[in-house]
Amino acid sequence: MRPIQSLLASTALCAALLPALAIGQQSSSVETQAPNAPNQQPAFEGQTRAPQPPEAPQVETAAIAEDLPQLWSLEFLPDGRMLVSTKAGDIHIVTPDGEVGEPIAGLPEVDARGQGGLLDLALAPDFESSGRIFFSFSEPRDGGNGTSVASAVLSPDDANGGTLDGVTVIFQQMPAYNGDKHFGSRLVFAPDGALFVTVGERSDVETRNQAQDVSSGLGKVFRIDVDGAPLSDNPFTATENALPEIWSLGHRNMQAAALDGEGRLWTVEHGPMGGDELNRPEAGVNYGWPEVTYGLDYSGEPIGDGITALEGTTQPVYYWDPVIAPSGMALYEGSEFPEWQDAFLIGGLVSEGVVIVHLDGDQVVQEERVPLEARVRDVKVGPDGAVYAVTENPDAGTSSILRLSKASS
Ligand SMILES: [Ca+2]
Ligand SMILES: [Ca+2]
Repeated sequence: MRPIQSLLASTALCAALLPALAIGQQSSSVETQAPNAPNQQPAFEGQTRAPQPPEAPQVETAAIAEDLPQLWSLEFLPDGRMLVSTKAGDIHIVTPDGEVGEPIAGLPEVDARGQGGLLDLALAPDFESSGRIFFSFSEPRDGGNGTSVASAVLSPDDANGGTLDGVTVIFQQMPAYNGDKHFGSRLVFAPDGALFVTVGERSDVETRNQAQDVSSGLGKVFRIDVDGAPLSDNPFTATENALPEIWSLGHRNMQAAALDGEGRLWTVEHGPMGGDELNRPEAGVNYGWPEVTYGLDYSGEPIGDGITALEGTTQPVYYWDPVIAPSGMALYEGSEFPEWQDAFLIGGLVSEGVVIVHLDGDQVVQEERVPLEARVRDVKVGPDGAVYAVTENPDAGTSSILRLSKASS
């Protein structure tokens, strides 16, 4: 699609040809590979392989910083500098022109084996006055490890270094488990100040069923306050033996989450082979894993009964087969890419680029992709309206920060 568009952009026939071409493109998905589970059918039209938009912006990519330690997340500070977390357990400040400061001192130990490490970063809603940040990490614990959330006060200095004071673990996903997979996680503050925490179900057959169990913290979205306490209007506060921090259940592994323009939470979770899904998690709702899902186990066998719909569980808004392997998500609001206004940008690890989903109401109507030929771990919109993608090369243990802007011609 891209070469065709480049060609069109450079020809005077562009205007004459586009309408005819647009009709053809509207019917075609950006995904051209065969599905892993060809016998599974979407529950409604547009639940997968939405058409591409008739016109996509031409994107120019520049590396802001290369050969950084392997990163997991990026947040913009109010002064325009970036705060990044490294999988190994450090936080650095990166300037807009790519200067990287010394590690911020004061972080706790992380269990960085497998999919573990220092994971997401979030600034407190009152960061400008409090300096408080939140971070999630795979915490070494008795009997294994688990995803935990901590807060601390960041005092950045002008040399792009700084300190972290008063580190306090405010929340621990329970139970601990001795594994190195599916820690989640993303941290998202809602407009009312509630903190959403997305996690995973630790992957293994012996733990994944706990995604359905409201007395377990595996495979859930949590909703807590800045001290880690459950919100009093959470859905399971009055349910016996339920964890009151739970917001929604039946999730597999969520490494992408963002608010929409109305302040509502959306998540994208890693599904099994052919089952990544976009959800809008609502209070008390069961998203099905592992009882019902699209896709197959990595062995090629069905998951459970191999069903894609089940009463009492909610269908994903959208799913991908084959998977994109989602990590990082941002709502696009900015002037650089008017074509993407109010669309979600999702990082793709396996799909190696940014996946853009355009919504009409709560339904995906178009899917577009910006290939970057690198695993995308996090994606953010900068204060300049450009899109910033954190890429990773796990074999080399390195990352880059890419800036995506509108191509000038
Ligand atoms: Ca974040
Ligand atoms: Ca599901």
